[in-house]
Amino acid sequence: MCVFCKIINKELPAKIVYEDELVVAFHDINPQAPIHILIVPKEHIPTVNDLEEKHKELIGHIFLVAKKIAKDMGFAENGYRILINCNKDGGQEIYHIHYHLFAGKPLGKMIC
Ligand code: D5M
Repeated sequence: MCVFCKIINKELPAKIVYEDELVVAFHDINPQAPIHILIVPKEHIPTVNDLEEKHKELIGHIFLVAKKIAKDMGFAENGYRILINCNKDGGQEIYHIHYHLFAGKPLGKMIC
C-alpha cells in the first residue's frame, strides 16, 4: 500500500486539516513554503495520466476543497499556488495523485 493510502487509512499519522468522503488534506512532511498542504483523493490514482472521464467531478471537488482550505486557514486573500507533479520529469515522488497547495509568502514566478 502506498504512503498516502496508509495516511487515508489512518495507518500512518499526518496533520490532517480537512477530510470528507472523497479527499483528505494534510501538511506536507517536507514543506517547501510556510504553508504546504497536500490534497489527496481517497481513490488510489497513480498519476494525472491515469485520470479518466469518471474523475471529472472529483477533480472539480479538489479545487473547491483547496478554496475552502485557503479561506478557513486565512490565506485566500493573500493568495496561493496549486501544483501537480506528474511522473519522473515532473518531479513526482509519490505515485498517488496529489495537489500541492503552497501559501504563506509571496511565491514569485514559477521557474522551470
Ligand atoms: O510530492 C510528494 C510530497 O509528499 C513531498 O512534498 C513530500 C510529501 N510526503 C511524503 N511522505 C509524506 C508523509 N508521510 N506525510 C506528509 N507528506 C509526505 P511529489 O509531488 O510526489 O514530489
